[in-house]
Amino acid sequence: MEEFQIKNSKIIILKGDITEMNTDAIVNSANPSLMGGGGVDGAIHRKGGPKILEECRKIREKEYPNGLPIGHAVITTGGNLKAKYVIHTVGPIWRGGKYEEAKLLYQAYYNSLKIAVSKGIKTIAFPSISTGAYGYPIEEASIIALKAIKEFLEKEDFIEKVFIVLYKDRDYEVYKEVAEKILK
Ligand code: AR6
Repeated sequence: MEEFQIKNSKIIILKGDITEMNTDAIVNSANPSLMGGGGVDGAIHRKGGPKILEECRKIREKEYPNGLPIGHAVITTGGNLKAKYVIHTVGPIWRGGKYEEAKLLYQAYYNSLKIAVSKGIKTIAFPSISTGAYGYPIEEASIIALKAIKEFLEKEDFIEKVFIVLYKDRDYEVYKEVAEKILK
């Protein structure tokens, strides 16, 4: 575990399973359908139970009939999870880097934090968005993730702790190394 102070908030990088986090909210790396999938999305819906999917269905009906656009975020309760809320966001699919992937990935983090503040959330955990099935190279993605979180916390210090939970050893090592460079 590595901890970095950004004004009055902390960014904490750790290895683990995000579905076990007892933060106020965890972030789901979803797809525009919000109807579940593999990877971290599948794990969150499996452990969180059907209530989360039901709420996602309502969000689709009322707000996003064509799906949640890339870079946007919505919030549901946490169902059976320890976390009270799940924030669902959609990262970009990596297509070589010339299709605004960086900007969209930044927005996914930034908009998740914005919606968290609007709900009074003080502790939140992120997975490494887009770096699994969506193929975003881990090092480039970690730079954007950490920059987005840092820049948000510099402007807005309501959130006390932002956890980044890495599932794989190598991802954890990359995030730690990049964080040493850009958060210190
Ligand atoms: N806790 C933390 N991180 C996890 C967990 C977990 N339990 N499980 C996987 N990861 P991915 P994406 C990591 O593929 O690339 C889904 O089907 C994993 O090691 O889950 O954003 C959605 O429905 C990787 O580093 O998401 C979308 O269709 C990171 O989570 C699509 O995948 C993200 O990998 C989204 O692709």
